[in-house]
Amino acid sequence: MASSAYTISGGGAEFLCLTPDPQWSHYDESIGYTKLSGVEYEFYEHTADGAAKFFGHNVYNEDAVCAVCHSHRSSSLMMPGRTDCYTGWTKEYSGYLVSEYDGATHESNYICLDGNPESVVGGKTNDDEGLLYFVEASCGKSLECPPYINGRELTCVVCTK
Ligand SMILES: [Ca+2]
Ligand SMILES: [Ca+2]
Ligand SMILES: [Ca+2]
Repeated sequence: MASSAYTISGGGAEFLCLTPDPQWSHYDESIGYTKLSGVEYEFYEHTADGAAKFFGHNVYNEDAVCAVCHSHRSSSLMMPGRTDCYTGWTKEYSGYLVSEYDGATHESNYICLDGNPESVVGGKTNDDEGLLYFVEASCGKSLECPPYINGRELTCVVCTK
């Protein structure tokens, strides 16, 4: 998985799922600005156990991987706040809603991280480029609570139909 580093104020905002087999057209390695970096599971508020209570194993600083999946069902929907799909939909996977660090200098999209995430082998070093953090409910103002509960990490599910 790749994105712009959290310290970058511009560039792209989305997390990208890169191919392992890049092909090139014209290139110039000596000049250029907009940098694409790797992404790691940060969840810094849970460094004591690397968010193991959420994922079953310590993911702190592990480099994130991703997959692009094909379904013969024509609609695909990522639902924040659910672990199961509504009737008539097929569950592809579920986990936690994550995004870039909210103190980062650029925005990111929200993505649904599988509840049992895999990592790049050998990626445990602390790189701090693209970072993944839980997204949690913020009650007291415009978010409706209940049903949402302040400080609770949001789940997500990907459903197809
Ligand atoms: Ca890393
Ligand atoms: Ca890190
Ligand atoms: Ca929380």
